[in-house]
Amino acid sequence: MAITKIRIATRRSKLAMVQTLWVKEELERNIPNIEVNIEAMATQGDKILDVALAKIGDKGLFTKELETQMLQDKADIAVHSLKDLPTNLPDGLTLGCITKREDPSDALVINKKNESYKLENLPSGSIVGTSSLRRLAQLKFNFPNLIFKDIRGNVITRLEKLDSGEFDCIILAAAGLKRLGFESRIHQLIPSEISLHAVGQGALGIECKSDNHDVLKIIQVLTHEETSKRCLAERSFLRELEGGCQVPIGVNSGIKNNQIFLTGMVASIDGKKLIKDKSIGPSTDPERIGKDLANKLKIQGAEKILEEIFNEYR
Ligand code: DPM
Repeated sequence: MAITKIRIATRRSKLAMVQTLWVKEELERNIPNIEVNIEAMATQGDKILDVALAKIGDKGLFTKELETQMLQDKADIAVHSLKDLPTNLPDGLTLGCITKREDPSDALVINKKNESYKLENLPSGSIVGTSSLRRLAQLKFNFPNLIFKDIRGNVITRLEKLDSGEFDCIILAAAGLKRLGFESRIHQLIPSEISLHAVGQGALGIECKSDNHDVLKIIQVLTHEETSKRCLAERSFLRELEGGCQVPIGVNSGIKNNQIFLTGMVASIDGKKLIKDKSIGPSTDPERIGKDLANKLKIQGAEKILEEIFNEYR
């Protein structure tokens, strides 16, 4: 039998490599006679480490170089953290598959000296490290007594910065910590009532060329139906609000009895304004639920909040 060859483009970070190796193993486990090769590279987002993420724009910061590889036929698929993949993809490329989601929550990781505290009772003036406008806005809204400081670098670098005493605590995605084997560093899972997670958080997205039908078919073995529906609703919500990946927009979703439940919020960066609402609808039409929710928030003033942010950061 002929050998099927798949070339994967990925970022070089430890987390990206763990995720890509998982995809490789799953493909090898499910598809007979497959040969999977990985090409790892740095993206713009990996290179610019000294500037706050929010200030260097968002359009495909972690994905563009991988997409170029596919468009130039040097790779067949790209494996992304779904939350880093813009909602509008370049012409000729498609989101071919969404994998089973890890816990999508954010996690509080704490410096040893603060071990007796939870987010709710951290002393006033405690320094929280995050570069996510979404985390910043929601935590400021709930805990205006805390101080927030930018933190960059990959997950391991951030843990080192925390341990060195630069911060009292930092916020990271539980999914990334788990995949990297740092589950024991999760001090507290942040409840969705306090902070909604990012669109697509915890899931992987596999991108490929829209006309590559063979590859599209092969990667379906990695599709997780429930995650896909939830994430398509979340992505439709974000797309409708025209938010990039670096905006204070958060979601929470679930499926029960073939109904998708979607909660979404938009907040101002100072944490003073926060609009939140919910939509429910049949899981056969995730896109509509996302749009519906976005429109509900728009009516309540979401566009004005987002416009102010764009004016400040662009
Ligand atoms: C995006 C954000 C962050 C990443 C913004 C957000 C966090 C940035 C920061 C879109 N991508 O979440 O509001 O904290 O400075 C990223 C992580 C993962 C994928 C790391 C993390 C792992 C989790 C996953 C960076 N991208 O959020 O702790 O696969 O969902």
